[in-house]
Amino acid sequence: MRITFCCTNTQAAPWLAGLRTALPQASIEPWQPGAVSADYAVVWAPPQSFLDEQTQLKCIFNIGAGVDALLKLRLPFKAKVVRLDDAGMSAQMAEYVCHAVIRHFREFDGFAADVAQGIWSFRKPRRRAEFPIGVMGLGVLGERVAKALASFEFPVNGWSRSAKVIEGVRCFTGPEQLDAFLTATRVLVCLLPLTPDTRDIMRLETLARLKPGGYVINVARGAHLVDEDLVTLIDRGHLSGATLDVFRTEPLPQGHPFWHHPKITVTPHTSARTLLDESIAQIAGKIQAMERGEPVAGIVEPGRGY
Ligand code: NDP
Ligand code: OXD
Repeated sequence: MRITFCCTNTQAAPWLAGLRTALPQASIEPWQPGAVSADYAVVWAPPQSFLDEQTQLKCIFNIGAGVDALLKLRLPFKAKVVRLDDAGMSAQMAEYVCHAVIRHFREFDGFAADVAQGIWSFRKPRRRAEFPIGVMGLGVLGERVAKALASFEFPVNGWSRSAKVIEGVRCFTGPEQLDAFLTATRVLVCLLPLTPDTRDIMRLETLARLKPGGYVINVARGAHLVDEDLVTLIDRGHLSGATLDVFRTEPLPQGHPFWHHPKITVTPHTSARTLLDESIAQIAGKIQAMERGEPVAGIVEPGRGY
């Protein structure tokens, strides 16, 4: 069995060493132009020339959960695409989002500013009932995040394409229930995949439906959010701020208004990192299962875009 590795902006050596240890019977090599086609590929942002040459691939393993960039490329005819299926990301995402929600809800930035000036301040405790949270996308990451938020006794709404039943989460489904989901929500968390249906989903009309004082946490993809509309609604006072981990252009260009907006917190696409050991174990396990003819989780449906 041949496995080719083609990941841009990724240190190849630890991946190759880990994959070779996990799959000692396989030949595992970094891709070189002109190399013979492998059976499996492990990729992140591969060039089109890689996919054009690797015509015999049975399966392409993406070392991330989001496959929006990969699906823009022309893929080998018979290759399935498999995304990372948690692999240690959901716990990180739950930490990040709970941190952002609690920092906002408990006004920790306000306390820090007071303390910096030597002020021992008092703020009236806020009521959780007035901070319903809405999680858009109830997949591997969204469900974990929604349950983590519910464990702090926030009211939690969730929105997905297909109907769900999740304890402690009021679930809304499909485009027809999007308005009801948004109007019931004050803190909006985006954990959708980027597809033609979800691009620009956070824009003036949708964000204006959030409860007054609304807050936006985008941890999915930058193109889910119309940047100018977020700034407009914050500056008008309808929204109280945002925590953003993902951007239309990454790194966020110098001079972009998000960098210095006093009500926007920026982090550098770090909410849920790909973890080497967990990802290698998952990919190796799936290759072994496929070789035995068994089904695996996390197969992408190109027609729906995730
Ligand atoms: P999943 O595919 O497991 O879940 C996607 C969820 O979105 C599902 O609940 C799905 O509904 C829902 N959904 C998709 N399209 C629509 C739609 N048109 N309307 C309503 N709901 C929709 O993905 P993950 O949870 O693993 O990851 C989500 C995204 O998070 C990734 O695609 C990636 O972009 C981003 N990500 C960001 C990271 C970061 O570091 N910032 C790290 C990892 C991921 P249904 O359940 O019905 O299919
Ligand atoms: C991912 C990401 O999709 O890192 O896994 O954004």
